[in-house]
Amino acid sequence: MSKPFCPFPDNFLWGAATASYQIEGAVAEDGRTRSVWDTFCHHRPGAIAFDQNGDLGVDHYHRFREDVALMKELGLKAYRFSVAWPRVVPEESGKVNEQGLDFYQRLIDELLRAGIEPWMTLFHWDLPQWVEDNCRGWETNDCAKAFGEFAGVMGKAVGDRVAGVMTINEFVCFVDRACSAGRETFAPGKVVSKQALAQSRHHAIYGHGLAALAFRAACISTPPPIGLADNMPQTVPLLEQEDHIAATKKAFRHLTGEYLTPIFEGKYHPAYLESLGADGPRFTDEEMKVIHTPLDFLGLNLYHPTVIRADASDPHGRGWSIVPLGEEYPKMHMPWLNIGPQIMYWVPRIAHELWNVPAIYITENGCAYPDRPNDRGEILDHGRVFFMQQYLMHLHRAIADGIPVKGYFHWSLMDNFEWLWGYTKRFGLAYVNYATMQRAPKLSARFYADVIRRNALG
Ligand code: PNW
Repeated sequence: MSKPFCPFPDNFLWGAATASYQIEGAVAEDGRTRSVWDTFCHHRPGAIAFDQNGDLGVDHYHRFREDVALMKELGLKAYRFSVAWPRVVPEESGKVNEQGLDFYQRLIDELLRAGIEPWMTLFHWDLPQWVEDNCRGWETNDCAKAFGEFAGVMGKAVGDRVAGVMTINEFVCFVDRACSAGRETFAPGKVVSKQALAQSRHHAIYGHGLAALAFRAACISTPPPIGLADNMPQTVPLLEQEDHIAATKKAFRHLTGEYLTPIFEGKYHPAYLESLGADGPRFTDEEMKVIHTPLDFLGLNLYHPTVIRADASDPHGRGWSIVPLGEEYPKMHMPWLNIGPQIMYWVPRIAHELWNVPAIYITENGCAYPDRPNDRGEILDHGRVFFMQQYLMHLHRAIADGIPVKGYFHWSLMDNFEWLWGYTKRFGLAYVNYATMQRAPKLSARFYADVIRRNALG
């Protein structure tokens, strides 16, 4: 017998993640109304690959029991899912739709019965269309307030039964990406002024703070740990040398100056405000306090590196610059997915050193791969296994260095609707046959099940 390779701490939380619009389907069932993603998919020809949409997703709404059984078979200790806000609060009256809420109650029941911890994201981009229409989405404070109210509803309903809560998923993707005129825009795909964009970012982090407070206040027993899940620029040093490491730390704080810096420091990064001048966000001290609400953990969605070098000739006078990786750099099956397992070490380490966060979870990490069943019907996704081995080794290094990383959620449990790429990109541990909706664990799922069972990489 060989010694375990990269043993993880006892109670390390091994999980997998999904999001409502990407898997649920049942978009018009039990009182759910449209989200901005429904509208976007249906009314923007050419926006999504093959004009696909989330109408069916992978039919998780009807197959959640089977999906929980799959999680159990793999030995998952935790499952991260998101709640479709327009299922729970379908109309501007704000009235709670009990039928919509009940779906999440049943899902949580099933998870608890299987011994799997439910980790719930309150917002993974499917903003109710009524909020977009009435409040111009995140452009106004009313959206942040409506989100806080929705969080309170969820806190009261399930706060005593979920093991962890993420208020939001990835600010950039539902604010900046959603307000960019280009072809790659996300829903709702609108063009706004520079000031309105800065204000939208502000309302998004304010909404996060309001949601954390409202969720905690509404819980009928001790609230579960609350944090968020973000995909900030994942900075790594060009070389492990003191000057590049210091530059990387500086760059990380700067590059997240509009989101994580105010959340963890209570103030925007000065360089962010300077760069905007008169177009900067308008806010009150009270709002900054809400934004700075203490969190129980930071969730990191880690995929691809941003390489930083110490740079005395940086034209902006910051002393660091980003090193472009170039077209020839190795990628997974996604144009942006440059391979960079060292992000799993550097991002937790830097976030911990900067902000001394009490706990860190990797709330997403994974890759697309052109999976195809072989003539035996197996899906041997060696590339994804390679990816996981490398990324998990570097995560192990962070833990060995004393960084408080408490868990890892693989993106994703199963293939699903990959936003602009529709169903053409597969991120799952389980393969989904879209004709039959059958799920089949890939090689990576078997690999991951072994990791979980051994609590080590080998
Ligand atoms: C995440 N990028 O999004 C999301 O949280 C998931 O819903 C999504 O399916 C998953 O990653 C895979 O794409 C990202 O351009 C979107 O770097 C874009 C980027 C990263 C993550």
